[in-house]
Amino acid sequence: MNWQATVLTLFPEMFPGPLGLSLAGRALEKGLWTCRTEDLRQHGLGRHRAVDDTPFGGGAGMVIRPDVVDAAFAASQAPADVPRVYLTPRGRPLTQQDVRRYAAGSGVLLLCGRFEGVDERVLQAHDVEQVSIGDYILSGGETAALVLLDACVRLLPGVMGCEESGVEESFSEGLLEYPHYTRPAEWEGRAVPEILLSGNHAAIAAWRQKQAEEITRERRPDLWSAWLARKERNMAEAV
Ligand code: 6GU
Repeated sequence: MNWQATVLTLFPEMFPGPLGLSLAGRALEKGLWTCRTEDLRQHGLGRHRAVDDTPFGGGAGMVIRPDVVDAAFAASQAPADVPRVYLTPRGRPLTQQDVRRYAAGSGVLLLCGRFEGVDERVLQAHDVEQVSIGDYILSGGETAALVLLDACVRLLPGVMGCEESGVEESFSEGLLEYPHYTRPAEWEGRAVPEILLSGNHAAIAAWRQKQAEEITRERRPDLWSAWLARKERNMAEAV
């Protein structure tokens, strides 16, 4: 069976959106994955199909009702074994490790919130993981869901050609990638680093490694510390 994404949302028109194009779009056409939506509004209550209500305890904004989300879960017919993920800035940060885990399974069930969020009880009842895509606030979980799906789909078997498939490796080693250059060798007075034209593959590999380390140290001190700690550990294991 192919990989199945099911998205619970108030804006089903947002899917597959940009994932209908390019790499993910071709994979969709090939049937390597599917993108189904379940419209939360269809499970709203009363004549106005209300999905939200004011928060207990007071305060601004509206909260999506647990019974509405529960009904959407039931109607979605997503397999019981797929991870259930609620996209929220209160979640733990999404990592490539999570993405690999999701991509390795049979799919994901994504819950997109709007307003102040979703009643906490329905998240507990359905064993839902809470995930954020970074430290900034989006207007809703839908664009975060698209980000998560993009990251998963590119890892599915048959989606990437071999020319692209190695690109992830640098990041999974824990460093940011070295910089890239192509023709022309000199452009508007700026030359390509000479070593890259030398044909000396060992020297080029060493230069790229050093660049990756410097860029990581400058831009991502968090990744740099983790990488150093891992290197220390590996050295200790080797003796
Ligand atoms: Cl998952 N949702 C929203 N609304 N904002 C976010 C986010 C998610 N991750 C970062 N900011």
